[in-house]
Amino acid sequence: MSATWNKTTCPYCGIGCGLMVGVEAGAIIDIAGMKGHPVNNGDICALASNIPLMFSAEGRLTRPMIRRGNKLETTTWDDAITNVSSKFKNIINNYGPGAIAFYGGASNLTEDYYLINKLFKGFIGTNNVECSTRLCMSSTAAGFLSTIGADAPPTCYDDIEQADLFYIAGNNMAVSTPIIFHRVRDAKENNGAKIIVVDPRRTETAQIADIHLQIKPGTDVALNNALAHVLFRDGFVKKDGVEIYASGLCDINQFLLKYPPSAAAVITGCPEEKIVEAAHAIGHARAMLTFWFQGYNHSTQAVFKNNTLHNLSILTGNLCRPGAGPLSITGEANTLGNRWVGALSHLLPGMRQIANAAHRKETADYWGIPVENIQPTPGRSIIDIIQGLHSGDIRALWVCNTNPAASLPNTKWIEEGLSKAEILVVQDIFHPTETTMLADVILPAAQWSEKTGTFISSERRIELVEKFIEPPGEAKADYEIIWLIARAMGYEKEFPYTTSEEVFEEFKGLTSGRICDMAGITYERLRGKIGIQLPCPAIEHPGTPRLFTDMRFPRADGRAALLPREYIEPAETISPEYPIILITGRLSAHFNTRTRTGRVNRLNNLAPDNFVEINPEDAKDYNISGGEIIEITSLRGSVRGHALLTDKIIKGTIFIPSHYGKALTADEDKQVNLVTNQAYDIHSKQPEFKYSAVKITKLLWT
Ligand SMILES: Nc1nc2c(c(=O)[nH]1)N[C@H]1C(S)=C(S)[C@@H](COP(=O)(O)OP(=O)(O)OC[C@H]3O[C@@H](n4cnc5c(=O)[nH]c(N)nc54)[C@H](O)[C@@H]3O)O[C@H]1N2
Ligand SMILES: Nc1nc2c(c(=O)[nH]1)N[C@H]1C(S)=C(S)[C@@H](COP(=O)(O)OP(=O)(O)OC[C@H]3O[C@@H](n4cnc5c(=O)[nH]c(N)nc54)[C@H](O)[C@@H]3O)O[C@H]1N2
Ligand code: SF4
Ligand SMILES: [Mo]
Repeated sequence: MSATWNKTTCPYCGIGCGLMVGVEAGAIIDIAGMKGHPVNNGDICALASNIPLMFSAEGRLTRPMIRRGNKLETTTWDDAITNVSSKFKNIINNYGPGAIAFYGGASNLTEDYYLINKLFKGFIGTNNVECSTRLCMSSTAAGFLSTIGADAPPTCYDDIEQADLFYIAGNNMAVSTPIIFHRVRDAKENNGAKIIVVDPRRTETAQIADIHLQIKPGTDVALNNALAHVLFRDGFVKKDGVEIYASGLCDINQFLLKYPPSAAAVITGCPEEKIVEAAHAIGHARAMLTFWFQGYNHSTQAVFKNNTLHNLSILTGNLCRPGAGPLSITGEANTLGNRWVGALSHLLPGMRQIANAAHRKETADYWGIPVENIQPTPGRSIIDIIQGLHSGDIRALWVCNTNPAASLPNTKWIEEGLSKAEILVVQDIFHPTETTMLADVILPAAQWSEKTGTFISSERRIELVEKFIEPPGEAKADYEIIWLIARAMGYEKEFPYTTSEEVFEEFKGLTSGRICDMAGITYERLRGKIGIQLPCPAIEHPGTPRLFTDMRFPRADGRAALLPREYIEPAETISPEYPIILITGRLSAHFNTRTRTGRVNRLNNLAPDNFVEINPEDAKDYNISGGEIIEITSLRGSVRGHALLTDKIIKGTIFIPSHYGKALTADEDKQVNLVTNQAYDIHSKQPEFKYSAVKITKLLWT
């Protein structure tokens, strides 16, 4: 027998590479990049190429489980659904709808979140619907909203080949999105494009940079302001032209006087000449494309980092023309789809806002409910949901496709909060994970290729990911589990679906006329084919590669906003007791909390254990040698790892990967989030994973 090959889209990062899946005898046996796909043209990274091994990994959930006493025991679907729905109803009756919350992952399908939004925001009457997008892209979304008036990424990957300058800040794309890195590297080799990288570490990405600005963590706003200062000072801003499409030019010119490169050099630790050199490269660029990622978003000034970056594009006219503009890469496979279907507690489907009365009315009318059913104020962010579990204001939490006990900051505080829930429902594909270990009810989910639905990639491309194989045992698609629970809660006629396609067809009506318009999309149009870039308002419409090409933006005056943003210090700063800055981030071999990649030996062997990147000068101060295990402690807890001595990281800063937890090892102390800080950016409520004040302890004195 030979394999049949099926077209799909990668389930890992938000690039949306086209993949071909080889299926034989009901199993995935092979995988390849799809040749001719506009994103990756056959290219593939280590995560995707190991997918077949992940399908044969141990630990798949096949039956629902329920906690009786201290033990999780298998049970029937009927029992599990009845248990969950009756407990939810009791809690709502006793404490009100605001006592329950949903927290899902950014690779949930758009269809999953449409159903959850309808159930929670429309029928139960609480806006407590959150997504791991809160940890990932909520600051990018808030940055776009304030600068251009909508969470609408304007550029596309084809801009990479048209650009002559890349400004890559807080983004280690060589590791996190290798396919984009390959395209950027090739654009440098083939077209002579220049690269500026801003990162406290000399990362794999920084190694191909023409200019590496190795700043102290958390200082990007000061850097971006100084770059803008030099652009004005040295005559690179064509004021008459800029004023046509941007507001706030005079104010920002005045404001930036406070940020000469000499001042930014002190704050960032980056030499003044290098800042000026980078500003001149930006000023001279014909087409600059900016990339930024978690070095920006994982910060208490994340939205300001986004705004000051966009200022650079606006001031130099690098906006909304081929090769120019902000190219916002998303973290997980559906991080943009989730934002557009309204998976955060301040959003409604179709790029609508809870706080907007007209948006609530449009949504309520569509769902055939009184507008009062939709609460007029946003629900809680995930950190505030955990706070609510601690205080008793939240009593029930339903987790689906995310692993908060591993991925949220300040693990002990998170675990205590999750343990206080009267009912913690966890819907996952594997057990144990750090979160399933705490669950009262575990619901076994079908994974990618075992169910059908849509993802939307970073460049607004909607793709169909189809079912090719059966889920193991009794596992069900997330959307099916959601509609079963909705029906058991009494909403039979509102949730009559039998397929995800019916859900998509209903949702798409809420996108008509919006920037995320999907009116021209059907499953049939996507099946087996390359996805389409949104908006796509009609069935014969080819899709939209770039937005706002007429330089009109969806703000009241039609112009983009130049925003003066002050540099402020991180929530926690170093002190004599905690003198070192900790940053965290990714490795090529693992994905997020490692529940999938940690079960694949070939990937585990590449990155088997936790480590601490430390500058040799710091290591000398603490008498630490390479390989020895050291302990890192903050006000919140401690984590251990092998010391990895490298001058790629600046003195005074250490780096620990974000992947290791305790579910797959016997070690309780390898999880970096035991140490990280839950403080968040007040504008986006995104936590500061990339700055904690810590101390280093040598464990073995020789
Ligand atoms: N292999 C792999 N790929 C992935 C993932 C994975 O887990 N593994 N996860 C996916 C997801 S969900 C996401 S969100 C993306 C994230 O992708 P990235 O954001 O590229 O990855 P990170 O390593 O979290 O952070 C990027 C860089 O920010 C730097 N940094 C830290 N603090 C600062 C700062 O203050 N300023 C600046 N300028 N830089 C700073 C770090 O040194 C790091 O090199 O990756 C996606 N792709
Ligand atoms: N210190 C530190 N912490 C971080 C970060 C950091 O850089 N540093 N990065 C943050 C970022 S950007 C992100 S996006 C988050 C990610 O944090 P999480 O969302 O917690 O990470 P994942 O490991 O992707 O979790 C996905 C879960 O869903 C399960 N799963 C996979 N497929 C399916 C499915 O089809 N259905 C269901 N129901 N379950 C499924 C997996 O087994 C896994 O348990 O972590 C954040 N945490
Ligand atoms: S770059 Fe991202 S989308 Fe592409 S193959 Fe790798 S993980 Fe998948
Ligand atoms: Mo992410």
